[in-house]
Amino acid sequence: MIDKINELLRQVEEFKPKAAGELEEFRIRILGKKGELNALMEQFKSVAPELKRELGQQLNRLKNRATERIAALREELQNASEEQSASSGDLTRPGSAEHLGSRHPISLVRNQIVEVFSRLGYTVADGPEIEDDWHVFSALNFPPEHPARDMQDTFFIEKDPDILLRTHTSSIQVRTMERQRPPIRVICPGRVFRNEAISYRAHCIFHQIEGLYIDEGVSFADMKQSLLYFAKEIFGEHTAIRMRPSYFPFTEPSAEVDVSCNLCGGKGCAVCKGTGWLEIMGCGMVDPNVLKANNIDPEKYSGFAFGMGVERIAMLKYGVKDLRLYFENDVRFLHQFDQAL
Ligand code: 2NM
Repeated sequence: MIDKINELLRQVEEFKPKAAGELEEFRIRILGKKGELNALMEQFKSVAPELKRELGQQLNRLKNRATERIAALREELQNASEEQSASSGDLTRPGSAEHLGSRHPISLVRNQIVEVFSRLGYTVADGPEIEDDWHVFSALNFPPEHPARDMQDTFFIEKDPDILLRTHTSSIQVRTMERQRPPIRVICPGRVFRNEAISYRAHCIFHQIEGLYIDEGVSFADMKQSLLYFAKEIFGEHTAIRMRPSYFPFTEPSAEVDVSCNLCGGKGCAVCKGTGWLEIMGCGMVDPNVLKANNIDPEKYSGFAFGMGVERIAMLKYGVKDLRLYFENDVRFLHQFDQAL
């Protein structure tokens, strides 16, 4: 009998179940009603009295050890199965969506503006950011002493006065006039560079969109109607525009274009500084000197041109108060445009 007890003790110590079912079978075989332990208890009744003390202790030891070990093995198996389901996951659970990012507000507004003018028959033109004096200034009727040519305003490369970063996208339009005869109808979006102190309303890099339309008989009235259509498309159909006389080297006459303030409906508020109007762009009839410089006959052709800052339009459209936000790319700012067009 002592041999049987020792054999069962050994089995208890060495038992390594792979699954809970196997452990339960083992428990029933050892500790169950008709199990090994109870069979030994039955035998114990007829054991000689002088052996009872020793055998009783051994039987108790087997019972305690088997109970302890089975409980420990059960916990081990449970922990392992939890770990496994955590690593492989619940394969029937619905997936979580990846965040895909969103368009930058400057891209959103640029695309919108381009789309409006493409409906009027304009095509998009592109050009280099590093330019020469001719395409940025001379072909655009800037006199040699014009302040825009100053180091204070323009970034020159390697101190060479002929290689510079474009200060406006009109240089793209000069390149268009070089390779294309009228009718010309182009829209030129791009980055421009000006040597300015950075503040909430100015940056040394910003985005411009300029347009140019040249054909026979193009008039100031055509320009007004095109820009009114543009303003209504961008700021809403109740938008009105007004034009104020202005000056640019490349246009004559020139004007600043205001739109009616869509926040106060023209009554006057903090955004429009009580005037009811917001300045959105400059425009004008292309100066005959510009047409001549680009080998276009001003007797036969006329045209209009306009230019606007994309940051400014986006500020007015979305109520952005500080232009620097466009360049910091803080996701808390960018995520606000997830749903915008
Ligand atoms: C502006 C305002 C007025 C302009 C002129 C030309 C070109 F090439 F025809 F001479 N391009 N863009 C223009 C005219 C730009 O921006 C405020």
